[in-house]
Amino acid sequence: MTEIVSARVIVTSPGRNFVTLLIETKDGVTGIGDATLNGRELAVASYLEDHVIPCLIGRDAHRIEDIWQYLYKGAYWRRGPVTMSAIAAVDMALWDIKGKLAGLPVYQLLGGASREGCMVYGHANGADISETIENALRYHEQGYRAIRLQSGVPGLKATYGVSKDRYFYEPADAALPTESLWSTEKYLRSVPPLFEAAREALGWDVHLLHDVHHRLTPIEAGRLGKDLEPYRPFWLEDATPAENQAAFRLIRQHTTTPLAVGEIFNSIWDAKQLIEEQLIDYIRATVVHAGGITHLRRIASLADLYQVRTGCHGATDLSPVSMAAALHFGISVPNFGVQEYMRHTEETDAVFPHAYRFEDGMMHPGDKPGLGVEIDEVLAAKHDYKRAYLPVARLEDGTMFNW
Ligand code: GCO
Ligand code: MG
Repeated sequence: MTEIVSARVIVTSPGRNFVTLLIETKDGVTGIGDATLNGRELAVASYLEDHVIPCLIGRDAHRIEDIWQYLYKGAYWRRGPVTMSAIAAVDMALWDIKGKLAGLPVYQLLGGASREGCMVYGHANGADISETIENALRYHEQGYRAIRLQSGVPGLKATYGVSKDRYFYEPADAALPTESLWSTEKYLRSVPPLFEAAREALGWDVHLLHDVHHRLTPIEAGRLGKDLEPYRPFWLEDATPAENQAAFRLIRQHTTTPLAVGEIFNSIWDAKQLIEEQLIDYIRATVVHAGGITHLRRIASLADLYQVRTGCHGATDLSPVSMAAALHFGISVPNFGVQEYMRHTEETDAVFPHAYRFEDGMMHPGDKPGLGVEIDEVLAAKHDYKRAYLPVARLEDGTMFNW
């Protein structure tokens, strides 16, 4: 028995907010987990401090599956982003502890490497097509084999995915939500020329991706997918909101462009129909919002039966702890597809020193025992929490819409 003797939550804001859980065992081993839920961080911190930590003390840190089931079934109130992010943080920390005790990196405990590294995609964006292409070329030169393209929409002042700073994108940028305007018509006109220009400039030996960010109806998404077919995109992401999983049937009837969804999912139940009916090609659930490594492996196993591959969310609101966990998961599962990689700032990396590395368009989790990420608590204490919201969007006539 490796008894858990204490656990605590650290909230730090090195450029953006992160919630981190540290679990300590009797013999002095510490495990680390990410519990960051962008724009709602303190809800998870309280869920952990007030409701989860008291139940952890005295338990055997080795019993990862049992603790997962205890927190999931034991709460009675199942699922939801707050609950599942809290469970995820505990799960990551326990895998970290198990790895440290075994003297092995977590991916070795998950069955070992299934590949040399995890292919990642970077974010190229710009105010207009030429700026986006310029940035995409920079990613290409850096060795990226997959690049996401997001461009400003002519006639709209601001849009999701286009940042002020081209390299570090932090959408949760204000103490109250900023408002932007949206026009589906303007947007739909703008994407095919972007892809046409990208193929001309970058050629065909690079994967191109695009994120719709839940802003189309299924039939509109079908049309966009069809319009993009000549440019062979790797995927079209979050084409329509997925609360109604059957909505993807309509998109599928109209296009062979591969579909990805799942960054806001928090359990296997959000994806069950999408996977079983083969309505998607990539499942994007993340280690932090979908119950940790333990639950993500369950989702990947179901997906594997239906030839659906993984494409985990990896925006900067997922801390380096999540990035490490995603890479240990990704390098080990048989049906890995791609991993999103939005670089963290140097400020963030300094607070979370880590063993994972980028090389030749791929990332590797490194071979340190456990997850291979630490938190510098002295540095973390210097960055106070600052309330920050994601933006909201309205249609041009003022109707509330999806950002
Ligand atoms: C992505 C995502 C993010 C989200 C962000 C919200 O594909 O990377 O859509 O950019 O908007 O994670 O917190
Ligand atoms: Mg997305």
